[in-house]
Amino acid sequence: MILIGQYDSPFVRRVALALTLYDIVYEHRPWSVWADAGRLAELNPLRRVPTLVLADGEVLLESAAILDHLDECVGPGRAMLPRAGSDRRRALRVCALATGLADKAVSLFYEGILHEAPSPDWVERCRAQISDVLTVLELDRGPRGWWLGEAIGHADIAVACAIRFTSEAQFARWCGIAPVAASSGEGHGPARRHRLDLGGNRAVNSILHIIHVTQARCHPPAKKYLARKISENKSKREARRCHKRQLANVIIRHMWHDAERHAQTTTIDHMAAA
Ligand SMILES: N[C@@H](CCC(=O)N[C@@H](CS)C(=O)NCC(=O)O)C(=O)O
Repeated sequence: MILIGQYDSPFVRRVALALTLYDIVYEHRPWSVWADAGRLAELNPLRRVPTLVLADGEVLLESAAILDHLDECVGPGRAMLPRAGSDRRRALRVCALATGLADKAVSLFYEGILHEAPSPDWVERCRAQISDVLTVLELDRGPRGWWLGEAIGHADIAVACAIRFTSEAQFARWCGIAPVAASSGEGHGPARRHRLDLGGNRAVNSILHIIHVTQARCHPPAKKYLARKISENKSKREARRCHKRQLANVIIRHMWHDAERHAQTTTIDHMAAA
């Protein structure tokens, strides 16, 4: 089984997590929907990811259809969706809200990087949709634990992937390291290229640049990462952009972790004072 698409896509990530939790062995091809649009189109005319190629060559499209197949593979006993009734309806509703949120976040991201002047109406609409969905999800979720029942389910994964993408993409734009389209090559033509985003917070961007330069010189995992990007046909500048994006993801995850630890400490302090 081959999963096509990069893990920074909330939809690809969702499928990858389900494959992992179901202990299904798969190969991963981190193709870009832009740079690899040509070979992606040969499998999926929509040129979208996730795309899943089964062992017999059959190609599955759309994360929901892919997950439906994976659930069928592991059987109802292991499927991460309640079998029937109101729990199933609730889980599907949460998944619909989360994937809808992810759709809007992806759309907002593209709006920002593809147009010199993003449409304020569209941006405002997407932001309102994202914000309202987050409010509804916050009200729906229980105080702790999994969304439904005793174990992780598709609802938990869908929400986690959507929120992760939304925050990381926003942080990347803020740091000025989101990709910005630099050529219009598509389909079977030349690969689309991206240039560095010249907007965003230049001070933060320059810190990321210094980290990149230092790691590219003497940090083996970074050297390996950059070599892989070059082997994937990326130019040196594109590889640098990808690395800076990866660094931003590391930083924001540390910030989340610190915020969570701080929240826990504050709760414990409050309890101790009570
Ligand atoms: N509804 C689709 C959405 C997938 C999707 O939007 N994928 C994005 C990457 S995050 C993509 O392929 N974008 C390229 C495009 O739509 O042209 C699914 O659930 O699989």
